[in-house]
Amino acid sequence: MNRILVIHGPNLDLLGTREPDVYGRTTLAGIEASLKRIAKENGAEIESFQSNHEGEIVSKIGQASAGFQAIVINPAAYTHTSVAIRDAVAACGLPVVEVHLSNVYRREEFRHHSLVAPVAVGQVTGFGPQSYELGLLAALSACRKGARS
Ligand code: CA2
Repeated sequence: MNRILVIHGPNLDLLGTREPDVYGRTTLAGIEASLKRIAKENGAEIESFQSNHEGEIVSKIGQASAGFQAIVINPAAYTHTSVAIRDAVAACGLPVVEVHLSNVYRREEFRHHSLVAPVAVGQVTGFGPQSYELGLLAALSACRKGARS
């Protein structure tokens, strides 16, 4: 059975409670519930991990190959700043799909650049919670093809 690790970066624990105009009203628990359902329908399993700390995210990515076949990650603000997360993704040996709730290319210039995208298999951005669902399907497809980041 394919196991997919879903990583949520800083402040995503606030989803659904603040800034609904930008990030919508769906909570992280709501996103996780729909990902669990989609994983089950595809004979797979997900585990979710949220952290506000760069080092914790780096460690989680580094350990992932022991228990998972792919990663879906929303690195949040670290997308635009973290060489450490980029290096962890590049080294992890798993297909990694980068997702964003908002369309980062329609927002401030500093959000247009992702350090993670060049080492990911692909990026889904701008579809709200559905970005995670599309990202999960892409990750499952990458598992079937045996893709690597
Ligand atoms: O659109 C996305 O998913 C982002 O990764 C969200 C990040 C942002 O820094 C990226 O540029 C794009 C911010 C996540 C903050 O999440 C919040 C959720 C609710 C309330 C406040 C912040």
